[in-house]
Amino acid sequence: MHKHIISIVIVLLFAGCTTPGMFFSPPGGGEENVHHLDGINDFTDTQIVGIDPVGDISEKNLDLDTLWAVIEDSMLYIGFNAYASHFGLSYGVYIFPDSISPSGATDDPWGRAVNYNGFYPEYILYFWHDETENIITSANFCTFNGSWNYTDITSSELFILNKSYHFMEIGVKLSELGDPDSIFIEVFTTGGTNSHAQDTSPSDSNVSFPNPDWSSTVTSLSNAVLVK
Ligand SMILES: [Ca+2]
Ligand SMILES: [Ca+2]
Repeated sequence: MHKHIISIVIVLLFAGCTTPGMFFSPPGGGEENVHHLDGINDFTDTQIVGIDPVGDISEKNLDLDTLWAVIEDSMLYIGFNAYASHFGLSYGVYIFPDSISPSGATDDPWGRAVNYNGFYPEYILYFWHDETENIITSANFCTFNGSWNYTDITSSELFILNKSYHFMEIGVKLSELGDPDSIFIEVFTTGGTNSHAQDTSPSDSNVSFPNPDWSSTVTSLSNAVLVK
């Protein structure tokens, strides 16, 4: 009988704890930071914001597939599979704060033949991956404020291209993006000056090249996704 009562008490104890983490929430009730800018993919499946097929462009270096992003601890974290290896290419990230609307810019800050439905966002991240050195040798956070301003960003502080895992991880302070309520992003690969987008994540019907294309075609991105 005594044993039975103890069992009932234990069952009641657990039944009362229907809120996950009730016992384990840190002081203040905030969720524990789980994201680390370390080149290791610690995004969860629920943080996948974009999908693109693997191999829809024949050149692996230019291929993009899954795109992850999350807003956490006053940071925007972005991650994507990145296969750059002894190949000269650019990674670009168009970033729209609050809504997908024109910033007033009239050109792409790195002179690529890329726009977004004929206009440009307020913020763009650009990375140049050098063929010989096989690393990212130039990285800019570009902001439009009447003209393009360029901030050099350094590896380890704001981005890491992890060759072992073919993974690119980027962190941007929300304050650098004007503390928006929401953010829309689209990632693409391209080449040098005047080249257009070769592949994107998420998939974009305006960027469909089964093989690398270095023609003078201009590509209009059209599928920026909301980061939740
Ligand atoms: Ca990480
Ligand atoms: Ca792809």
